Amino acid sequence: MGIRVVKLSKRIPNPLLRLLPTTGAGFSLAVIPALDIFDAPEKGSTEPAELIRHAIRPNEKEARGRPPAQLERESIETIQSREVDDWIIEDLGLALAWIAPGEFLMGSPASEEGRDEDETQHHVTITQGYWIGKTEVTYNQWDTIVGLDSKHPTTFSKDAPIEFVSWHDASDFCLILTSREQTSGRLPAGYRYALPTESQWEHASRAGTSSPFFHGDRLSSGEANFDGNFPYGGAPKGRFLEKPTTVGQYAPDRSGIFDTQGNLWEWCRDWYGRYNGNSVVDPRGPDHGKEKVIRGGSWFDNSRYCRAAMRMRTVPSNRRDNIGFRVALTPIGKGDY
Ligand SMILES: [Ca+2]
Ligand SMILES: [Ca+2]
Repeated sequence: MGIRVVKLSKRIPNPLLRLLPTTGAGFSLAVIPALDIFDAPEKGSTEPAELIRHAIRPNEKEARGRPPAQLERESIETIQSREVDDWIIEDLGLALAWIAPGEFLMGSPASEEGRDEDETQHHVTITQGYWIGKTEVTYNQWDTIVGLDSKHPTTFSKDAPIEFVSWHDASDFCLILTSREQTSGRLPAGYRYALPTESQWEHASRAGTSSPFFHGDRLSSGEANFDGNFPYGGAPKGRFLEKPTTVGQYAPDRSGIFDTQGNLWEWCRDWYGRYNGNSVVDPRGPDHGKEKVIRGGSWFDNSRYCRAAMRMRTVPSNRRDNIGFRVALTPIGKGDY
């Protein structure tokens, strides 16, 4: 893929964003190495997390305006106990699908074509339901919440997924969105917007399936945006678009979630770590690490990278043209960050 050169035409205005270095003349060139996503486990990821965030705790006293949603006045227990609808932020055009608490097998069986050895299959229990974005966050949504700046291309579709966002950038989006929705009285008590944990991401993307893809055992580029020259499971070859598409162009899973297979890789909250094969409850990944998990493959990748179990990792400062994210509306838990 080579080296991408991004011209920064003005200083980045938002202090919440980690700044790329800018020159006194008001611009700089950022060179982003293209081969900095890793697929092999690394020993000794023990550096302290450079970013431990304080959870924003919804405070109804601080909420202004009339809560438009009945959920605002319900406890988490009440929310968990019944079927819950999609969550929609109308003025942002952001829809989230409800993912009920449940159990699933995370990872892939040894027989799965194209698997990696870091996908050790194990039993996961998710004790609390959450919502997850039906699409990757778009340019339009990013512009509304954070504001586009010079690190993003000037030519884009407002409904294309936002790219060139680091893990820090994506986490900041979630913090700002949480604050905005809390102020508007639209945040359910005990919940906040955050990047999904790796297990939340896989649980949602599987949509109850155990196959390599939510579609089943095959994948062609008529079903997801990836390099169609390399389909999966005997599916026919298809087009290679060589770029992201506007979100929601391919059939969703049974929960109504789009593009968990391909388009852009998606940042997860967790540091990358090894699965130990044990059954786990609400896993959050290692306490410390050097690289964050990304999931789902991208427009640039072969089909095997789009499998539900596929795990990749990269440093959280990485900004590139095939990594984006989707948000979760998720319970604030003990030790949450
Ligand atoms: Ca994706
Ligand atoms: Ca892997």
